[in-house]
Amino acid sequence: MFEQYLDISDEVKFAIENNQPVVALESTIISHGMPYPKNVETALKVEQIIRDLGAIPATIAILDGRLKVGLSHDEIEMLGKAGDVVKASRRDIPFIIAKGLNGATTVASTMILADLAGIRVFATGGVGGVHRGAETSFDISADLIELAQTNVVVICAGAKSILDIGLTLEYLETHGVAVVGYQTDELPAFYTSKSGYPVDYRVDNPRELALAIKAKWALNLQGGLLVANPIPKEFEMDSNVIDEAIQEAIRQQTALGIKGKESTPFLLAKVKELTGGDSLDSNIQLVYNNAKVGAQLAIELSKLK
Ligand code: PSU
Ligand code: MN
Repeated sequence: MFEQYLDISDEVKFAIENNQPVVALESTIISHGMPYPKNVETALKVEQIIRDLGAIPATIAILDGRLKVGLSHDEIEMLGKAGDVVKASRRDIPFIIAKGLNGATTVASTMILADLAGIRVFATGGVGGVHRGAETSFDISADLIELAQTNVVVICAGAKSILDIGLTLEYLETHGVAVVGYQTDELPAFYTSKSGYPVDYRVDNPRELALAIKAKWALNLQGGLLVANPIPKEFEMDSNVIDEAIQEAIRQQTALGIKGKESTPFLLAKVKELTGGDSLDSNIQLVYNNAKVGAQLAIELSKLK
């Protein structure tokens, strides 16, 4: 009886019921991932990119304890401005409902809400993963477990090296999650198109990807896929600059003893601070690029239905 907690916008509901392509979008990237007002501008532009390609965007969050699929522009603006939005992953959802709070959904919780609504494609910037030093901190994002069990495809720009990329890939392999390179053989590293790690499979067009997804779910192989779409060349950062910033951010995190759910937002904000505005500009561009692939994939999937 999850319906009692869920509000789907009229536009998104109509699209889902009529097998029109829909792309889910998360809200932690708005509230915790980028500063105001760039966060709101980006979120609105991402929606527009998806519309221009012929799909329907569904930005997802929890507002006043209601699970929302398909936010209005005013709601996006509110989330981007408000200082008191809770970063909401899987474990947080029931309590944000019970307390009537506002929650920004992470990759994990956006997948959960998209799945409840019947949306199968979700585009974002970066996903959580196995953090560096996880062998002692145990800091492994709930996003990875979600990918293993919830039937939503996540399009990202690869793994940031605030994470241990090698361990993140091992973890996904163990949990049966394929990492797919979109027009690339190498896993991109978010701000740059190269990480040094190969992907499990390369696909070169949305149709190939849609066929694999259709087969996966037809075979009842539960869980999502992680599609890694490289940042466009012209927006890539210098890998030395970004690596140094990440190392410094991790040093400061360790010195301050920052742990748990604060860890990723702290590292993201620090890297941004240490690289000036450059990393933010790259971040915005790679999200646009992922929205594009998300829309194309959603369109292919709706044709195969
Ligand atoms: N990585 C990014 N940008 C982000 C996030 C991660 O490059 O905005 C956000 C996403 O919402 C992701 C969450 O789901 O952080 C992961 O947090 P944690 O590591 O605490 O699970
Ligand atoms: Mn964590």
